[in-house]
Amino acid sequence: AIGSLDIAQAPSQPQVPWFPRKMSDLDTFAEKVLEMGEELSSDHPGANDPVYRRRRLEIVQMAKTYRTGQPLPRVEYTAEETATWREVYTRLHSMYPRYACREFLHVFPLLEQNCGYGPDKIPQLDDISRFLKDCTGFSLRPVMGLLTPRDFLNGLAFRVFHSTQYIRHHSDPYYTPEPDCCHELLGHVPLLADPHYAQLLQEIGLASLGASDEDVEKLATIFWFTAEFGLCREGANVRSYGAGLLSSFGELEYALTEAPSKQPFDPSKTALQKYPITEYQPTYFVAESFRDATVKLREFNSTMRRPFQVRYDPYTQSVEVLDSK
Ligand code: HBI
Ligand code: FE
Repeated sequence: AIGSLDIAQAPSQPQVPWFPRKMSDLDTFAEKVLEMGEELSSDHPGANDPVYRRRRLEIVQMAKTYRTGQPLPRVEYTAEETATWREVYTRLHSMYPRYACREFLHVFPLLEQNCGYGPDKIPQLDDISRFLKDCTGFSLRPVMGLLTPRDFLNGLAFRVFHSTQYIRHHSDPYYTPEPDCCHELLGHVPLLADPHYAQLLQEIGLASLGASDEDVEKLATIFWFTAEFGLCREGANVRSYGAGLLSSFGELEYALTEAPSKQPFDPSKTALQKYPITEYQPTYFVAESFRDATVKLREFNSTMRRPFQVRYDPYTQSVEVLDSK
């Protein structure tokens, strides 16, 4: 089979962790979720709701069996799920003009026109993925739940964004302990259509391929303070571009107040910053632009020790490994 034709040489260092070389290698992550795959932890708002749990199982089962190249599963969402979406969507949508960055505000109407974004229905991953492919080559891939930071970041090297497809429990529309479709579709998706943002995420991803555990942790921290909780400068103002902010009305407002500390985005410092995961962030990092952040990330990446370089070949959707250094 063509899949076994592995032209690039394996890195000679035996201690380099395995990494995906072609997009279909991401199929090996499908069943490796850290948590929330098929079970819910006892403090999850839906843990004691058997109807919710059965529904979750149905949706994650499709993610579990999904393989590269197949059409993305379409979910027929229930009235209850759609009502949860409407509540989240309406509240956040009204805040975006004041808090979201320019690129986000530029893309959002295009998602309304092309992908069925709106309060009345939950958009389908398949429609979004087609749109993103057209804009930046990013595609979505359904996932059961949290992947390891390494696997999640490795996907970005291929411009693949792993996205959950289920929605939070209806008892608390403004709270979720884990990523759900509100977080993915409102927080992450819009900027995946922006070329400079797409480049930034892919370069984080490429740096993670075969990286040491220590370097993966640094890159995951950089991801946290950019893609999840990033702020950016716009003239005299600061706006949000992080998905964790753009999908949380409380923190979206809080982040731009005087309360938290704001530091310039500097990968060598940002990579070492400790952060809480269940509270509002005490510190945010402000990027000058996605392009500037990418240039700084590149400089930082060149200081990481990795006995080879990688290059993404979009024609074959695979990673070339270049022996060097
Ligand atoms: N897995 N499915 C999924 N979605 C994420 O947003 C995600 C993840 N695993 C790890 C992760 N995010 C972050 O903690 C970063 O470490 C990459
Ligand atoms: Fe996220």
